[in-house]
Amino acid sequence: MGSEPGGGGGSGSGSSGSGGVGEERRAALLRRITEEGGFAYVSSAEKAACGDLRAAEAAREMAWEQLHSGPWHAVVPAWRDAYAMACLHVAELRAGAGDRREALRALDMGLIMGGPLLRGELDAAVERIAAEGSEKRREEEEKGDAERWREELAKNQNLEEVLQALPKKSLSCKIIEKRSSMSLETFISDHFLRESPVVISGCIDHWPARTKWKDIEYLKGIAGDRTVPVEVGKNYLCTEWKQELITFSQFLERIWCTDCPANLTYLAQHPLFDQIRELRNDIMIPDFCFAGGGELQSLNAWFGPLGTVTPLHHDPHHNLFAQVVGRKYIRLYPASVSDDLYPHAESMLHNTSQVDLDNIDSEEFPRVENLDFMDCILDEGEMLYIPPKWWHYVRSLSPSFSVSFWWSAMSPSSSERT
Ligand SMILES: O=C(O)CCC(=O)C(=O)O
Repeated sequence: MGSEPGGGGGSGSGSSGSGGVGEERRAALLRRITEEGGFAYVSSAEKAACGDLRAAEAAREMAWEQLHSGPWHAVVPAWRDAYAMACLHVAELRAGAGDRREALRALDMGLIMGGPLLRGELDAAVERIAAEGSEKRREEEEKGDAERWREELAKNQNLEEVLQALPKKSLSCKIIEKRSSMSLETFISDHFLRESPVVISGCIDHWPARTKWKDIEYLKGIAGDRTVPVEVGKNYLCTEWKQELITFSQFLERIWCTDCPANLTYLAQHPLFDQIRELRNDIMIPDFCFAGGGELQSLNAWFGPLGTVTPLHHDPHHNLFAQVVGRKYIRLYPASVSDDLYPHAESMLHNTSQVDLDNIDSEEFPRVENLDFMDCILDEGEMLYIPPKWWHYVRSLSPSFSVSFWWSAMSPSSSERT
């Protein structure tokens, strides 16, 4: 995925000027967009600030076009901020007209696709507008959903059946060591410094997420109307794979309606906790992530149905992967065998193997089959430490919600998956 939309911490807290946007930053941004030749945008944004919804939408459309005018990394950063500003205007005006859902959608689009300049204003507007509707939402909640969701989570406990979908030789080589409630010192000496994977249990039992994220009414109540990016398809290497923006409620519906791999909908590698603060409050950063005195790079959500597959790839960071709901099969290969895993040649996929572990073509990739690997079934409540550059393949064995904590012991570098 590279340095694509989403994420991005942000500056700025919401001193509100017209349309809810801090006056000074707004003026500076408009000057910058004028320098970029965006005269029509500036004129529409000024009208939007005076309450003109059509102008706000036109400005948003113009900024959107700029975001799609070439590769993402080549987009002028001011246009990302301009997009966020137009989203704020649209949201304020929509909310004023009583259209809370559209307002939240506009704000989420600003958070996902927009730049960091107005992040504070976007967050403040989400908080305000979401709170206005939460009472109403509670009344609307359908009673049957909670029961259905609990059944869905319980349904896939038939491990025997689920294990048949694992790649050949799974669980027959070296099982990753499991340890309970390890001290930070032991983690550093035995695993971090040796770059040796380990499963740690008993460290996230106190997280509110362990119970709250099994309650669909809770999830819908705090995030149902929020827009999130999802991946649809078997996995990100397949040609029919695509990305969509849908509401969190629609996503939850799809978790139990997905019956064929082509429709698998996966909320994958998304910085959901920067976007939805209530969910961030349900988890805690494990102390292990401060090993090496480094910096936390990103927290990502991986939420999806049974059967999601993340193909074999590696990332540049230390990764503590917390399995909050459900379970996953994870296979690891050390960085030292990279050449034998046939990485893709093109730069976008350089960290992904050409080998499909679910269906290995041994004529094309003869060196893979005899390689040693480590694997495990990561159960609910466990965390797996994946050292930097270690190759990993991940398959969900039930509906599953995991959180990855990426940190680097050295200077920050860009996050990447594909
Ligand atoms: O859970 C998954 O599907 C993949 C997780 C992963 O690749 C990561 O945390 O780096």
